[in-house]
Amino acid sequence: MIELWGRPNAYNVQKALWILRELGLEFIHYDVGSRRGDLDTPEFLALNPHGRIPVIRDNDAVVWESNSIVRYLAARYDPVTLWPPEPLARSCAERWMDWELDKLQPDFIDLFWGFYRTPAQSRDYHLIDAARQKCARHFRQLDRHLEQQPFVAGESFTMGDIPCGICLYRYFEMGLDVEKPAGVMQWYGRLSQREAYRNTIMTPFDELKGRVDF
Ligand SMILES: N[C@@H](CCC(=O)N[C@@H](CS)C(=O)NCC(=O)O)C(=O)O
Repeated sequence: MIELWGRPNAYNVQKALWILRELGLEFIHYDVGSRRGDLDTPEFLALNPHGRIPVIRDNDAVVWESNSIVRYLAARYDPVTLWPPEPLARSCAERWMDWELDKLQPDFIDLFWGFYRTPAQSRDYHLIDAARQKCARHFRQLDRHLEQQPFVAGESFTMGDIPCGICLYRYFEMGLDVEKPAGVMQWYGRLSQREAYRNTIMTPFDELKGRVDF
């Protein structure tokens, strides 16, 4: 049986939840986070020495780092479609996953924390606007890529869509006026047709509003 540690409203935990549901796998979910001191315990640090979520355990195998969890579950449980077996197609999925970690996520987190998670009276609108412009640039790049194909790694949905697709719902629904490039919007429409996406990502997040702790 697979076990997953991590609060379900956390950005990186949602990657693990989404792929577990995409794969239709049964799992035990422990709703843990640093707010309650759960991530500093010796038991949790033995699972992930970095004290971060998500973490999964699949029988005896422990995996941390959200994109590595996505890669592991795709390769282990669907090495035909979610994990593209052809090296070049797989590298396309992986390079956008790496790009998400390196570029999109840091700027999206700056935007989400700067605007949504910061109480209105404490917001720094210079920082928010800089992050909004960086995110717009990232989504224009992704848009140019998606003009050529319906999904990140080609004609069908793969693990490559998961990290890049995580932030779309919050990006469009958090109450900021943001650019909506046509190719990204069509891709968002395709993701929204997936039950696992709707049940995991398109979920209310107002409990995070104005909350600067985890
Ligand atoms: N690069 C790591 C980042 C892990 C990370 O920072 N996770 C956040 C949640 S998104 C966390 O552990 N925060 C503490 C908490 O939520 O209590 C990954 O992708 O798994």
